[in-house]
Amino acid sequence: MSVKNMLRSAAGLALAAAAAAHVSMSSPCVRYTPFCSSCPALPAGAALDHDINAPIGTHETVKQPMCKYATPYATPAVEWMAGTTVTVKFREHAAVHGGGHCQFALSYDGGATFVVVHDELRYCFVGGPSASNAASQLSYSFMLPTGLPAGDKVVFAWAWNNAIGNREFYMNCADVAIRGTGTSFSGPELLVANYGPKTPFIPEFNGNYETGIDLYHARKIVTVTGAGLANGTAAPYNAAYAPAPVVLPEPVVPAPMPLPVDVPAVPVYGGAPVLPPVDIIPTSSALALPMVPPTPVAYALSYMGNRAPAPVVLPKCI
Ligand SMILES: [Cu+2]
Repeated sequence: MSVKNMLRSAAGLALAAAAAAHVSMSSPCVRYTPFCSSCPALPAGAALDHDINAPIGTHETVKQPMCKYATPYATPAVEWMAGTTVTVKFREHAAVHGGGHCQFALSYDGGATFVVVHDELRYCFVGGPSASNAASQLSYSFMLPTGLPAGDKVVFAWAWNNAIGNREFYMNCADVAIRGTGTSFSGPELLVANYGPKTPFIPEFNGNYETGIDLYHARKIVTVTGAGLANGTAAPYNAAYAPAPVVLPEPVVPAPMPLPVDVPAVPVYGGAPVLPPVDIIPTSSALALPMVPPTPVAYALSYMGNRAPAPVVLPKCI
């Protein structure tokens, strides 16, 4: 082989190695992947896909359908219980392109509509800002929502928009069974970006891991049910997207109002108070209680009559 051909061959090997090093999910078992240890039997006529880790689209082009294959495994790859923690794993030695935004989602209608059950935005696979292709994390555990409907033919998807390199969209689908008692579940609809020109564009991050985050925050809420899909709005499932709690202003307590300085001095009548006239003392037996003479001050105020200052009316609290 000439030096030129050797170089060409080496370049070809390098390209092949790079192409083989994209990310794919290894657990739960992805449809038709050759990279999982215990997958259900392939459907009739299906073949193992040795390119299952390639992106299914770029910003310019849709290369493969979502999920890549429409025919599920005959049996679910895994059975999950709503409200429990599940673990999702990815192949070793994957090129992670500086991380990026990962979503994990479920479809109850065969892959037409996906509701997101977990996000790993910004630093998926890298755990922090990174210019590296080397992963620092290839396993994610998260709690499935408690309200998920049950289903034997639920599609679980991982989707990824990478931080560095070609503007690609990655997605793998696994067939799962969900055990639960919910009847419907509402959450953000899967954001599909950089998957052909009709989808939103997320540019290269260039170190800014907020790139594209606004698109994730703007995902509409979808409601899925075990028996199908009903579009609509409902409360966001994820505390991260819940509206900020309304903080009421502190009530304004008015300061005590000082009495006018020109309050007339209380006249002092030396000695015992003067009793009121006899003819206003009740005479009925029910009311004929012992009279308690008014205290000097009370008496003085009553004596002053309309000379007392008007009662102070405080402004109402807002
Ligand atoms: Cu890649």
